[in-house]
Order: sequence, then structure tokens, then C-alpha cells
Amino acid sequence: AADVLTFGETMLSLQTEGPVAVGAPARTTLAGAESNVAIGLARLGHGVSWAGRLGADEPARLILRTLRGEGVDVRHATTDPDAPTGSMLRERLVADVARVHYWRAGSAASRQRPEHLTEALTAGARVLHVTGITCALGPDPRAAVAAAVGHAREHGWTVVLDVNHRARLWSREQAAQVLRPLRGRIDVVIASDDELPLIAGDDDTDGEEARVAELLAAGAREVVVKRGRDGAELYGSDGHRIRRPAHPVPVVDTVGAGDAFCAGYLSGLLDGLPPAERLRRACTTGAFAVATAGDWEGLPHRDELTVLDAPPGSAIR
Ligand code: KDG
Repeated sequence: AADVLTFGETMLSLQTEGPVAVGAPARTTLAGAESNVAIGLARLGHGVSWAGRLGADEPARLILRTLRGEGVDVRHATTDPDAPTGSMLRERLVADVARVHYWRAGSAASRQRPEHLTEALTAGARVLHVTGITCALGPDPRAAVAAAVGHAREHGWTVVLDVNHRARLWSREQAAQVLRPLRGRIDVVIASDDELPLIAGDDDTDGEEARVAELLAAGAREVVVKRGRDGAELYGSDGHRIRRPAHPVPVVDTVGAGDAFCAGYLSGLLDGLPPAERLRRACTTGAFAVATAGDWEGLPHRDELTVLDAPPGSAIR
């Protein structure tokens, strides 16, 4: 069995420096919140299975061989012969502001159904990682998430949901309608502070604490709230509340920071670290994503976790 099972849409991603234009150089890579988390975990030495659905095309081959190369188990990934692998374009508009365009309607991942996960679920895992992005892709992936969560709970896995709101895929109202009903079935909820209202509370609920209390009362063991440059906070059902500032690093590219944070947190969970140490590892991996270019390319291997403690401008030799 894997340590972690995850699935969701992984896309071919083209990235430009500056607005897209004829002849502008673009970097070809892959993107997808769940595969970012999978790569982050694999680099930290965990056994992780990614069971997304791809088209029968060249982008799919690029994605599979990259994930394989990173040590992610893709044996349960499935192929849809009748739909393409999704894709996206990321333009850097100004230094720290990117704009994305998606081509994912009708993609293979938007047609992933519960039965496409049967083998992955049967193989087993300690942790199931799902994100709100998959729920936004359509009724089939939404059903796949529900089935996976049901299976994981039945078999005593830890279920982790990263809310991961993507405004280009659905509205906050639509997200809340789909995500709130999940709240009693998630062990660890990860959300940025502005995403918390999508999973807990209603229009009358006042403030973060009330929303967190609601999630904990519904059965969550932990709620992890991300605050970007202000760090993160961990609330536990046993009453602990731990705050951690972000690791100060030069900002190169913030996209992927949430996934990196999530990978660090899950890694700490798998290693049995105490809450404060899990949060510390999450902030460290998040900082790596912020201080390096690309959504996942700069994520640390286990022996590199201490690199950020080196004095700025130093060479490790
Ligand atoms: O979390 C980073 C992601 O935004 C990126 O890798 C692509 O999954 C993606 C998305 O839906 O935007």
C-alpha cells in the first residue's frame, strides 16, 4: 500500500515570461495541484500513488514520464481514449502576478469516474489527499472524490482535503454548495483563510474561529489555515492551536506554494511529527516553492530541507 493516494487533473502547462505573444518563448512543463503534492511527497521519501486520468496523447506521456522520474507511482493512472489531456497557459504579467488560462472542459480528467479509481483504492493507502479543484471539474470527478472519501473512511485512512479554490473553474457559491456537505467526512482540512468560508459556516457565521469550531465539531481532527506571507495556523480537535510565521524568502514565484505546504504537512503527518513540527515542515516546503521558479520544480528532497537555514548568499560546499 502507498503512504498517500491522490488523484486529480494534471495538465500540460506552458509558461511565458510576460504576456503571451507570437514568438514569445514558453517553458513546457506539467501542472496540477495533486501531482505537485505527489512530487513533493516523493522527494521527501514517501510512497505516493497518483491515480489521475489522462488522454491518449503526447502531453499524457510527458506527464507520466515526469511523474515516474520523480518517483511517483503512476500504475493506477488511467487513460481515456476519447478525451484529451487538459492544458493550461500561465503568463507572468508583472513580477509577481500571473494569469492562467485553462483548456480543461471535456478533458480526460473531467471525465474521471469512481470506477476509474477501483484499483487504486483496492491497493490501499494510509492517507487520501483530495482537492476542491477535482470537485470543480464536473459531476463525474465530484462523484470520484465522494467515492474515494467514502472508501478511505471505511478503511481507516486519514482523509485530507485541500480546499484549493480556483475562481476560473467555479464561483464561490458553487464551491460552497459542493464542499460544505463534505465537512463531516474530512480528517484534516487545509484551506487559506479566504477559502475557509467555502467549507464551513454560512453567511451569518462570524469569523475564522467559529468556522474552525464547526469543522472540528463535525469530526475534523485538524484544520490548517494558510495565511501566505503571514504563515499558517493549526487548530486541533484536542484544543491545541499553533501559529507559525512564514519562512522569509525572496519571492520568485508563489504558484504552487499551497501544494508545497500541503506536501510538507502530509510528510510531517506520515513521519509522526508533533503538530508544531508538522507545521514547521509545511512552512519550509511552502517557502521553497515561493523562492524557486515553477509550480513544483523547486521542491526540496529530504536532505535539502535545511537549505533555507543557510545564510542568504552562501554557497553550500
Ligand atoms: O496549485 C498550483 C496549481 O494551480 C497548478 O499547478 C495548476 O492545478 C492547477 C490548477 O488547477 O490551477
